[in-house]
Amino acid sequence: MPAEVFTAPLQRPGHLGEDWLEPKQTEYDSDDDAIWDDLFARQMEVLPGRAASAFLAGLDKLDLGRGGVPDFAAMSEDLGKLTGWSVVPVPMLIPDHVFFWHLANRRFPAGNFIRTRETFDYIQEPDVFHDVFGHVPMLTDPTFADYMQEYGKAGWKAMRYNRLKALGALYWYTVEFGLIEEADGIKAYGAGILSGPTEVVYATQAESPNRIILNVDRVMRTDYVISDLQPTYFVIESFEDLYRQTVERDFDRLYRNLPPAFTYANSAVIDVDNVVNRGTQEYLLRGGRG
Ligand code: HBI
Ligand code: FE
Repeated sequence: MPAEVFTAPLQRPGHLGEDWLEPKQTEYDSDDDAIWDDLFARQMEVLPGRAASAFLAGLDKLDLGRGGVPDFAAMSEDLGKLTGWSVVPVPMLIPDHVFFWHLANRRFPAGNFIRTRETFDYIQEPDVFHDVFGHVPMLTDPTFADYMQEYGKAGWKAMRYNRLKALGALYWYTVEFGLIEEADGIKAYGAGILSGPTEVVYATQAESPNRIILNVDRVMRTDYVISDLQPTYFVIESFEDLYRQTVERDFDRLYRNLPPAFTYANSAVIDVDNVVNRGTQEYLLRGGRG
């Protein structure tokens, strides 16, 4: 193989400026739209009664079930009127500092591609269904929308202290896998739970995982699982409480006291925890993954 093949710089598809945005949204075909509709229908079989009411309200406000992959421009028009957020197309996971910059400016970077029938059940990178179905409805809630912008601003500080992993854990245990206490029980608001077929039942009802009231400092010291169900979920009492815990936090002091690595294993329950329920961890003990 000629040497130059390996020296060619990695060419990103349709190269992007420093904002990593693609010039326009993908032109989906009828197969893509059918994949969106099938994914949507499958989620709506399990989400009612288990998804946070703010999420279900957001789905309705943006009419994401109208059929086919939503148009980002039209959706951003509606979302902009509600909380000032817009949805912008990106080709893949983008560098943290670029992602934070968009969030700090109320722009949500959403995958421009949709999964295939072959990858219907598990995707490696967030596609348009994970991002738009999973994340965007929550951005219609004014308090959560404020939280996401604060998260973006917090990103730069985390980079300055070299504590991205800690901030990533906060994102993971709230934006991706967060639970909230509602009058009629514990519900999911995390996109990683809401955009898949199985985790929403496990996260809200199974005996296996721990459920612990969220404390920002504790969560930022806690390891997490990337490609399997979580051994621990953190529960908030309200989005106002989550927002207050972050904006009132002195992150400079927090980062100065945070070790570079995680302190707590993802299945740990520690003495200061306000425990909703300690899990049996039988899923983990059975070896996880399915
Ligand atoms: N890029 N497109 C995209 N989507 C994400 O959710 C994303 C990202 N880059 C970084 C990132 N998430 C994580 O590091 C978050 O913890 C910030
Ligand atoms: Fe996500």
